[in-house]
Amino acid sequence: AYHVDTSNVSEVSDWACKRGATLTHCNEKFTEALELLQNHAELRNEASDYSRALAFRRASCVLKSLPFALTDVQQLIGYKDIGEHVRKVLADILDYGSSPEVEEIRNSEWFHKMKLFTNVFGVGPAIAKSWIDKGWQSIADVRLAGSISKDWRISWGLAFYEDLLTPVTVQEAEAFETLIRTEMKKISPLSIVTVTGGFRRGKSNGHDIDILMTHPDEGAESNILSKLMGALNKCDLVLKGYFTKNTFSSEMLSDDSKKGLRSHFDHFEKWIGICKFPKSFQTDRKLQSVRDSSTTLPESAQQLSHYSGTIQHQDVLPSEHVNISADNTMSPCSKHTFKTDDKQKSLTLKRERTEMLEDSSPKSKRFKYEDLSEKEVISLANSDRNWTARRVDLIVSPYSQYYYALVGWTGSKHFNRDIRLYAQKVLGLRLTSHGLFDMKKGEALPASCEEEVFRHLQLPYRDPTERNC
Ligand code: DCP
Ligand code: MG
Repeated sequence: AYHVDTSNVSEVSDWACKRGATLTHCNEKFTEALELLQNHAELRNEASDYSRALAFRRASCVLKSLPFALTDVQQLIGYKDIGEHVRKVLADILDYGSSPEVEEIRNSEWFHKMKLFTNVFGVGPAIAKSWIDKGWQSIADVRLAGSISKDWRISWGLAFYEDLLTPVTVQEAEAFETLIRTEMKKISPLSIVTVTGGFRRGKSNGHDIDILMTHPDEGAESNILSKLMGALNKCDLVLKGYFTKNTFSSEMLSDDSKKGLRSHFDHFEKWIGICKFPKSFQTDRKLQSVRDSSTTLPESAQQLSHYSGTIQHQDVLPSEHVNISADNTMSPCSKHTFKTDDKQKSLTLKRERTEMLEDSSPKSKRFKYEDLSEKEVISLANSDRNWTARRVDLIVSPYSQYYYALVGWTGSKHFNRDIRLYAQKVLGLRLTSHGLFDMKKGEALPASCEEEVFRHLQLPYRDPTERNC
């Protein structure tokens, strides 16, 4: 029962993580309707809505993986995730061009207001409902009410509502990534910076930018975030945010309680907040050159073979085989790349470690806009400015957990949900962004690349662009 045959992965697999799903597919009018139903159930947020929402999403994922455009619901016979309710919605769309249930929601005032209000940073379904109960119809109504929350996310979210609602483009994500890499290169040349989330899955825009960072010297990652934020503040790019400390302990890996499995929260050190993006980020292509020469660790087997030409899938490198060249760029271990220079490596590591210890300044470093009053935040938002407010998540993972963190922060959310459930149900393994734990053997399974994560799970490797479930 432990062995899963991955040689015959077909679109009829029960698991979305096995089938994979790309951004574009041929059943968009159906998946759009099903995801609207999912969204509606999530916003209602009552007792049975979690499982209803999940059921719509699972069905949507089946349609995403079909190699043909659906023309008849009979084509879905045998698919586990297509229940009666979904079949009816699909049949209506096929027969009449739309589903009355979906159209009713689409035209519902309540749904519009809930979407409008939950689009405010820091606002979930419960707060949105309370605003509707107050009779508020629009963001203007909420703004008029004045100080409505002690939560800084909500006051900043309201002040910069229009900015934050405008999707972050891939150009902006690249420009910001370049800037982070450049700053990180000064702070800690060996650190690894990766844009994760939707952008890594190939999306051309997103609601935020998620950047995952690590350092090949375990432990040396612990100070990079406060230093990076200090550097960003010096460039006047930090508006407002909060730090969370790393609260991970190894017992958490084996915690298989329902709460543990369902929780999407991880325990990494991170900064979650809002940054200033100069308007030039939308157009600046010159930054690209910095990006190309920056510290980077190739992430996938495809990338590795692109670098070296000959690397086999199963040869993807354990972390200790990463070579570090004289100019501090990291490269995969192969005869085509730099020879290991152990002396150089240990010198660089020693220098970085000393620098880290010398400047372990407190994380409560004051940022320029941190203490603005609500009024000042509003006037900042209304001022004549050449920048846009953008949501940014910066996450730091110890290197030993990095590839699990990479899978977790690449998503999609549903891909994570599915692969974690699959690991538990099929293999008796507990998967989180911190690692993989074998419940039977009572041991953790380390991974030194993403492919190894998939191998441990006996799943075919899925490129990030195939994780758009
Ligand atoms: N994530 C998760 N569960 C959460 C939050 C995050 O699994 N509650 C993971 C999966 C996400 C990734 O982190 O894909 C980034 O989170 P985002 O909310 O930023 O999601 P995306 O980047 O996928 O979407 P967007 O393009 O809107 O930013
Ligand atoms: Mg994102």
